[in-house]
Amino acid sequence: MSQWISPDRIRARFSRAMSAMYRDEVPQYGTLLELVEAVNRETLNADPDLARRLDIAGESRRLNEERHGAIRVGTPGELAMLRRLFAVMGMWPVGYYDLSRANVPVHATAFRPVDDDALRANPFRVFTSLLRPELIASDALRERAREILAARDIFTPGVKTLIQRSEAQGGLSDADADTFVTEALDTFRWHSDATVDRATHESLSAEHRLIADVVCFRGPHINHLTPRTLDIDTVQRRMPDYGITPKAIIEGPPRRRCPLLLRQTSFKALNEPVRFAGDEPGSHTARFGEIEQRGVALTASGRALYDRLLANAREGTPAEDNATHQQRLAAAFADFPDDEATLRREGLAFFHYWPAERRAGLAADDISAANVESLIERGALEATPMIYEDFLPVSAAGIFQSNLSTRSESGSAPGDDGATAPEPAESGDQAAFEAALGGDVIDEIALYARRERASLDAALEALKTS
Ligand code: OOG
Ligand code: NI
Repeated sequence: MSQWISPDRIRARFSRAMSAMYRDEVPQYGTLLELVEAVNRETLNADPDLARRLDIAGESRRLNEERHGAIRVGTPGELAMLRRLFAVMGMWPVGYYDLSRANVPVHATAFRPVDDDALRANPFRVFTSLLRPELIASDALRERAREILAARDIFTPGVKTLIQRSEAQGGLSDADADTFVTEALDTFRWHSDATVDRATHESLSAEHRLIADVVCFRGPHINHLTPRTLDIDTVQRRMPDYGITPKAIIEGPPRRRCPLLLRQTSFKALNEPVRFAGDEPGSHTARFGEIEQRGVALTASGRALYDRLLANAREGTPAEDNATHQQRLAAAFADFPDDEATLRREGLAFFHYWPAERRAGLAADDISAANVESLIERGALEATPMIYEDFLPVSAAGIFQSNLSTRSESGSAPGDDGATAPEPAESGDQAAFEAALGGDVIDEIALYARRERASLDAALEALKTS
């Protein structure tokens, strides 16, 4: 046995510590957690088969701990150090997200666990954006932003020492892991004292509110933490009963019998008091709340179909209210199969295969990858949807936009989902992102395909040896 504690355990500790910190900092987040837990419990009670299948897939246990967060950093050096910090916790950069197409001057990846066991242990993910200063129009502001960012260090000396130690010795002791969690958490903490004066914050804000958020503070405060619900429509409907105003529209695919990918909704960013340099009082709007419902991961062809149907549904004037938006989506997605067998047979979605109980009468020859469908029909194999562990750029753009609106009164309905500028301003630059990161991002589709294949091989092997 290794003398070092497993990265999965460090990640679980970190995710819990982050959740406790955010609950303290943003009380509405705690309220949202209560609502999500109540709805999850009701959903599972009302649907025993769903509960059984979540048990098989090892998801019941992870459900109430499952969170994703988001941060935005300013320099390649910060991103590269974050890659090393997340690696200590078994989190790897998966996927490349180009937000410039939605006129948000960042690109991003998601740091997350990648193996079945690690995902089951704790699937904590952090959507991590890097500012693209080259998209700042004004030369003077771009230079000013670079200067300010160059002067800060978002990591404590303690965390840097422990990252190095972990890399050098191949892990951390239990005690070091605890210190690591405390020190790492510091990077994600909210600072109400800005590093710049009010005028600088205003000029950066005027260029893009996100730029001010990235540049003006000592660290990349976590800007939301998202629990996973099994029924996002019910949570959205009940949010007002809990004193929370959701954004108008649920992002992503429509409600389905077989949930697809990811559906998300958020509540509006808080307007928070800050102190600018020179002790000037002011305010800043960045932190918000979000919930999500996760469905099956799609193959490349499933994803192409999803992107096409979503684009169809979004043509024309954006719907003002969720009901209209959902109706349009439902109509557009009529062409997307909505039963697991078809999704599987047509190669639209990824599944996890399990050996089932009924194996009687199986001949050795029957047990092969070519006979998957008949093995499922005979009850020898079970397939459960492989949960989508990643993010959606169009949804992410909608989430960014709804929190960048200039309306800052709290409680106003954030129905500004149509605010995304229509013309794609720029394009992605994955090579530059990976150069900043100091390594490549993992291709998420290849990862799902590999996990599906491995689960099938293992299930067939188990049937053969039983
Ligand atoms: C990240 C927005 C993206 C999601 O769930 O799609 C995101 C941000 O606002 O920094 O978290
Ligand atoms: Ni999010």
